[in-house]
Amino acid sequence: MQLRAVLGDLTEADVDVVVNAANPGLLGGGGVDGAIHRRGGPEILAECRAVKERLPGGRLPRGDAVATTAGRLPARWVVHTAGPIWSASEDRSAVLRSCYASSLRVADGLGARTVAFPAVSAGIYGWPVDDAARQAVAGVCSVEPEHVVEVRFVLFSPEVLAAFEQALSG
Ligand code: AR6
Repeated sequence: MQLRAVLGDLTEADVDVVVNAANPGLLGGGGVDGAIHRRGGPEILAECRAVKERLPGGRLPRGDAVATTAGRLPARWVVHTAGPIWSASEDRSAVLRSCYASSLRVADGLGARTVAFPAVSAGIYGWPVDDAARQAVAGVCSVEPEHVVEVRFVLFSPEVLAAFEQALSG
């Protein structure tokens, strides 16, 4: 499996699976979640509602992942994961690593060969970007997929890209 980091917009990624930094309610939000629903169209939200009905309490546990159609995005599927909110007093890093591992397993189960991730939890959820990048690489590397040959981190700013490049070289 090849891991790389690029600067760009996740909604334009030419991959089989795009991972969404969603929330447990699964009905959209700001940040990359908002961008995915805007660009992907209403089909994604419709499937999110259906998926939500099958989840206990209608909520996706943080660290878990579920798949839907990618609607009008170039990707074939969106895998939605809910990251942890950053806490200075509690170590939630296992949950963040689990977002990457769970998403990659779901993507692999679909037969995806290429998967693009954003920097989960590093925006609205406030996770410090250097550590977010380290947890991302550790989470992805904890999985040995059957089908996935490329994981691409698609980052929105040069600062976040630099953090991922550093984590990948470590
Ligand atoms: N392509 C790539 N990266 C992006 C894009 C994009 N189009 N847009 C934003 N980013 P965030 P979180 C970057 O806030 O911290 C939502 O309301 C962004 O700069 O999207 O996990 C959800 O519904 C940052 O580096 O996700 C949740 O409630 C990274 O993506 C909550 O926000 C993640 O930022 C999740 O917060």
